[in-house]
Amino acid sequence: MPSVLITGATSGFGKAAAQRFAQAGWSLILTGRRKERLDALEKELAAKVPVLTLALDVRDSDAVARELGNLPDAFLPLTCLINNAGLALAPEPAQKVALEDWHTMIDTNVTGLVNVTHAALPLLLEHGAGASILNLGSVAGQWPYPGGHVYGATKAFVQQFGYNLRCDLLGTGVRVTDLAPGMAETEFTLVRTKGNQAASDALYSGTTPLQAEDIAEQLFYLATLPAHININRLEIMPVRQAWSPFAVDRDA
Ligand code: NDP
Ligand code: 8X3
Repeated sequence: MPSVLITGATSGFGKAAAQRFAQAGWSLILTGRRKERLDALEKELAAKVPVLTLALDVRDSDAVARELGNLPDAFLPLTCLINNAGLALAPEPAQKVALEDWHTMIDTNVTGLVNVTHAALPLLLEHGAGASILNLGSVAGQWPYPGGHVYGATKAFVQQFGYNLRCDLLGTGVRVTDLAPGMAETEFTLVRTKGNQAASDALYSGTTPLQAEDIAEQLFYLATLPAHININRLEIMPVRQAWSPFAVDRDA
């Protein structure tokens, strides 16, 4: 039975991915900080497939190494790692942002992702051909926009880390993909605005954003491609989202 480790399974893409992979009979290792949400997901899915939940913060390298170094044999070797846990903070201009918010994004989206990847690599290598690392990047990693500052930079790291991993993993059969979505309706904006439900609702209203299930479907597609195919980067936007012209500062 194939197995998938999903970070950030308590909400949004990660939760939808857990449901999608369970539907196809995969064993699930689900992580996130909010234990009560992990418990609820386990209750929902454990009748269908084996589920292991690990309440952990991806920033805690010791906890990540300890938990992933002690996975039960029934979940090994690992077929797929979905590095999904992440967040944006502070949509304001860079010059108005608290340094702590920048650190939190780097610690989670960069250091956390690296912590989990380092601990999971031996488990994926044991699987070999057909195993995948699916990293949640973002359009923000490729395209600059106001208020993107450190968030976009962390996602650029995710892209380049994945490309470099591919070089080192050549010959092992382990694949790496940067899945880079555009605007998707999850708790992402609620987190980014530190709980401003009205701002979150306003961003997604009057248009047709991606939904968590759309991204879960892409994750499942990537994880089940024939073993000889590696999609390096997959960028997905809603049809109703596109780029704007360059901004120009003019004399008043
Ligand atoms: P959500 O806020 O809905 O989910 C984020 C998940 O990450 C939660 O399960 C949360 O779990 C987990 N998480 C956050 N910080 C930590 C941490 N320190 N340790 C462990 N888990 C953590 O957002 P999305 O589903 O939208 O986002 C998922 C990923 O997709 C992120 O990496 C995001 O940057 C990326 N993305 C999102 C887009 C969007 O428009 N929604 C577009 C492009 C990329 P908990 O709080 O329980 O720990
Ligand atoms: C977040 C997607 O469109 O808000 O990663 O930059 S977007």
